[in-house]
Amino acid sequence: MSKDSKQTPTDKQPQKLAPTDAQTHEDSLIDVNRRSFLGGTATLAAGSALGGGVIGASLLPMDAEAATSSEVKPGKLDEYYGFWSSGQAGELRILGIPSMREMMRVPVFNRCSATGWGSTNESIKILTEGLLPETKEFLKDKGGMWQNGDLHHPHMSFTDGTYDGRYIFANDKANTRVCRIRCDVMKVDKIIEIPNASDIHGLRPQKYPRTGYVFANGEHRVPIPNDGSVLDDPSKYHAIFTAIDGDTMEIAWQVMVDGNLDNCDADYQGNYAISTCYNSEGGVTLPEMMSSEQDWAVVFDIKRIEKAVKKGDYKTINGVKVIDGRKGSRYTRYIPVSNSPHGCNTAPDGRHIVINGKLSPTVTVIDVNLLPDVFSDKIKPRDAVVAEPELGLGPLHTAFDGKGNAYTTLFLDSQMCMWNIDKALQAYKGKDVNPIIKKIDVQYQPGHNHSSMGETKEADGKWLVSLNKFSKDRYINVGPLKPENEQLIDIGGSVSVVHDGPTFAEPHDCIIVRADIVNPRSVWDRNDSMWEDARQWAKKDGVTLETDNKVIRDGNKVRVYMISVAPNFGLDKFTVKQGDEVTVIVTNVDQVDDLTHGFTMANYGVAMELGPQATASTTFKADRPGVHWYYCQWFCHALHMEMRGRMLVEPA
Ligand code: CUK
Ligand code: CUA
Repeated sequence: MSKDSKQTPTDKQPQKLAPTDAQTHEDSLIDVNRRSFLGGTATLAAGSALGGGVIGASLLPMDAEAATSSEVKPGKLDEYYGFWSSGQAGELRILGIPSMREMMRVPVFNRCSATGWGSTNESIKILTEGLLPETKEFLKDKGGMWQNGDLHHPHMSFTDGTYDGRYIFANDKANTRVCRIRCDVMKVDKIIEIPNASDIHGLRPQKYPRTGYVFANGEHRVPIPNDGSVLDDPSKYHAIFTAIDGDTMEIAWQVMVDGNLDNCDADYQGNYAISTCYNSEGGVTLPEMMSSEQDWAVVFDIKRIEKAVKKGDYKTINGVKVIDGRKGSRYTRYIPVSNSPHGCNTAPDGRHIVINGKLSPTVTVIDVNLLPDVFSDKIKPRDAVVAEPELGLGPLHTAFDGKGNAYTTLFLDSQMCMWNIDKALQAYKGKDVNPIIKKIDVQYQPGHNHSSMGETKEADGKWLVSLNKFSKDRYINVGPLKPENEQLIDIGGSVSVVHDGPTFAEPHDCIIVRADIVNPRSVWDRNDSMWEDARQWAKKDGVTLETDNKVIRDGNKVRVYMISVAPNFGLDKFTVKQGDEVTVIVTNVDQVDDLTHGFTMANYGVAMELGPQATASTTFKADRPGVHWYYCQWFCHALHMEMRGRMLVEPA
């Protein structure tokens, strides 16, 4: 990682990016006039622009400069993978950057009609095996699994401070889960429910030495255990910070904290994790949560916590080691920051962590080098703060370019604020410098933003995506439910918006990963663990998945094995009895890239995707007598329509 945080933007940026105060003021007046026509947030934005001293820079002369082109011509490949969350849609999306073309949707916490996620045996196992016993019990008469999820924060596994292309981890805020997506096949392989916590929100993998731990914030405070023995007594509610072992997807340990945990990040040294923490008041209503002027950034000392686990300084609750990290504990420190902080972002300089003010127009910069002194009580927690620039209204999240600059979303101002970390440090020491370099309008109300490789030591300062919660007038009207708007900002040159992209609910966050780091397979490995159960059934039944087409009866259970080769299924019919429990196991033996088949059993609600060399299976009760066609729903061949067969169900 770059040890040099002294680089100034002038190294790479045109001189014009740092306007003089006089220019700034003039431009801001012009800008105010323009924006006031737009109404909405313009007035607010203008007010804060004047206060902040710099403006929405759309009319700055540099906009005449050619922006770095985001165009990727037909047939050309993108330079980066974008991994997108989808919020309440529950899936992960893969985009190409800079084209912003959506390439793939990976079902995670949602059900998927195209791939059969949530109806194949393989996906049902992944969706259910990590649930807590009481949740399994609760879901027994509700189909056995959750139907929804709320995926906010996708992050890739790290080795030595940068992405390693192994996995993507993400949270489910709705049903308190964490998932792992295999980057070799872009499918989920693990989903676990986090005990003792309520609603997992912030999530980050450990950056160094590797992932390692995946840190997950339990946002809401609840009684532990939450079994009804404590109800309307909020003094007995707690939020929980969880460290998950990213290799085994088991809980390593948990830390009980004061307040509500929001977002989190890890350092580049492997020593600390840090979370924004609101509601230090411990309130349960909005006025109660807002009453105090300050909340915290909570720092977790990983080494001390690991020692505590070793020497037994924990309570086992619901099978998990829970360490008491409430205020005053030796395992945590509570750094006072302004009320209700939100985003938490470690800079690629390996040293600075930015806590985003949300209700305060400021961000608070913490120096990780000072944290050892905080933990040894040589200095007060607040003394770890080394800058607190005022950026504008509603700072939510910050991204970095690896050249010493930070980019903070201003939700209320509908702007992105580019500022220089080093100048912010100088200003905090009393120097008369303005850390703000530029503000640009985004449309509208940005939440997260993310820069290319920006959360790694290899941040390259080329692209920034602004994920805007509202598109309003940006696209043709599609009805009362509007798309959101994600904008691509060229931060390698012009620092301007170069692309708008509408998007369905609700990309909370994304990461932008250099394409050479991600190397998925094009064809499945026949030894893949995904269909291990089918492999075991086949072994027991004396069937070879890759060659055999057989119907095996086992009492009233029937296993139907068949292969698929374009444009044929291995069986063009099979017969079962009404009431049989039928498992259909299909192996796609085609070896060609992109030759995916499907298996849909009409009028039985059954569908699954079969990638090249994959096996998938589905189980259903044959309770409708008659002739039922199964067909391939994935276009595979000129005779794709003819790729079908019949299930004959004999009446009981
Ligand atoms: S949170 Cu959505 S805007 Cu869930 Cu990452 Cu900040
Ligand atoms: Cu096989 Cu379509």
